Amino acid sequence: MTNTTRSLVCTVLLAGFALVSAHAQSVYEPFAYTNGDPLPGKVLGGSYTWNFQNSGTDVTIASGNLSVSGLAAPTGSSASLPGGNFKEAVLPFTTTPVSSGTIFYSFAFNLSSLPTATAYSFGFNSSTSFASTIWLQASGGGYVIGLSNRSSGSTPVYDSTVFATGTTVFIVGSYEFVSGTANDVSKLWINPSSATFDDLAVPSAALTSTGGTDMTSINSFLIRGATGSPAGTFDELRIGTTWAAVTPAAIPEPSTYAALLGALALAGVMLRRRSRLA
Ligand SMILES: [Ca+2]
Repeated sequence: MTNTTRSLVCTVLLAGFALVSAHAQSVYEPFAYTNGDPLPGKVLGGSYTWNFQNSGTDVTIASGNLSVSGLAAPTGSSASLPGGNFKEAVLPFTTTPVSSGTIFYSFAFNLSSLPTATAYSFGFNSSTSFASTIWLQASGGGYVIGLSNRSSGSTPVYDSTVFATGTTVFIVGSYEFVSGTANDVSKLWINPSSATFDDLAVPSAALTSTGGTDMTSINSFLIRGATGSPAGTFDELRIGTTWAAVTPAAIPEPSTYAALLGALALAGVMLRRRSRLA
């Protein structure tokens, strides 16, 4: 092996390790459960049991998936949100609550009815504290998406894009623990470009929210029903400590692999030629 070849091999290996570490500590919930069953009580990966808060109609498992262009293909089934003040579903996703750094979630949702009151529908959770909460508000014949750092003590900020029912929206949210008091930060990305999927860098957020009391820690994710909450479908929930962990890109088509292999073969030929000339 020439030094050039050796360094090329090292670079490829390091890139591979970087991809692996970017995906570290992630939880993926594809809702691969029996259709029609209530979500509470379902166990993800033999480790994390969906719990519930309050009472009302259950979130149930429904056939079909929500697909996001450029994102890893969806698997399993999906969750059906009954709308109104339904029974909140809670996924404790770690036995070690997160209390430092930044934690991300991503998911797809598709509303079948508009919200009739303003409330938060999704967010991080720890007992009765909620963070990086997503608010849905009827607007302009459709609805707009808002973000609040906390469920109270932090006024939601709204994105101006009006979405219609029947549209699948891909959401990435984050909560950053910042040392000091009342200074943690929540961010939200709405349909981020698929060009950013798998990136080590975090792209610019659509919404940023601060205010309210800082969370002590986060250990669960909440799907919430409140008075006026919309009905719809929820799918492909991911939680992780990096952007890449919650935005796995779709596996390239076989033709992409062929092009990649062709480029590597060409590089090999050029290296061999160069070493023969040397
Ligand atoms: Ca799914």
